[in-house]
Amino acid sequence: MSNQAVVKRQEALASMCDERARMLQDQFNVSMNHLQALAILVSTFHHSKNPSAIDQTTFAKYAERTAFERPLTSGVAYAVKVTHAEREQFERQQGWSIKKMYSSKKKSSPGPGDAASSEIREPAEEYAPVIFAQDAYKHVVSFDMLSGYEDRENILRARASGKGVLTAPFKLLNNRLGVISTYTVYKYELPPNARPQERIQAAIGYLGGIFDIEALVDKLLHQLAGKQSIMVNVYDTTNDSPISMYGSNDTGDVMYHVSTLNFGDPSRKHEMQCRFMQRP
Ligand code: WA2
Repeated sequence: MSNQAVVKRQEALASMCDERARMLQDQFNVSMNHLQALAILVSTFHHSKNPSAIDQTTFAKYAERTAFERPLTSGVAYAVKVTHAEREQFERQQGWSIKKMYSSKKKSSPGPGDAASSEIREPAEEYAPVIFAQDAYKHVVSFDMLSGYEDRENILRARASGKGVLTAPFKLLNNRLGVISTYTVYKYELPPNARPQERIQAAIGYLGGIFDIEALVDKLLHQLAGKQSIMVNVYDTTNDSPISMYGSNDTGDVMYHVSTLNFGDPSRKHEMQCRFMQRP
């Protein structure tokens, strides 16, 4: 190939990749905004009304009917803050007990201090059991989201910051690869400059969106022309070793282009890598 042809090809790849990255980012952003709106809905109709105007059936129905607003999510769930002192009464009211997400033998990730901890565990200070979920994720109701490493980190970061936060891609309870986005519900409206400590104190619940990256990114890319000719990989590049969020390990052409992605959580980094399927 002539030099000029190579440049042309690189330019074509860059524009196709940037277009895909922009589309994905926009849909991610739209989905995140609607999760925030859903958190406000729960605040208004569950916490600010006595008795609550939302139950599991109402939540599931509303979430299902507005699912088109969150194009990259396959479900939503809502967990409430329960202190250890409140646990018994909460469980009696719900008619079920709070469950741990993973058995202690197979934990998603060891936490600090685990090696030193004895056989008998201290009861947790607080819990975040799921009380509402879209039907596809009904199986997470009653599970304590503070008992899973990724979910816990997300909740702690979300409530201290007041912003929407994301996990790295990880294997969900349904065994699929996913990313969870969390928004906090507070007891009262907080000023934008509220201190983390004040936010933590005022937190009462956590609205989570489940991003099914594999299935939904695939659907999105299939809507684009020329998808047969281009190979797309999406990575979480927050840590030194990138985690694949989408795409195959196919080799493809040597020429590649990297488009940056912004999913709205400044503490996580993502990128899209594109290659032509065929060598020239
Ligand atoms: N939702 C569904 N499946 C999961 C999961 C989860 N988290 N974690 C592991 N598998 C209620 O951030 C609050 C949802 C967590 C929200």
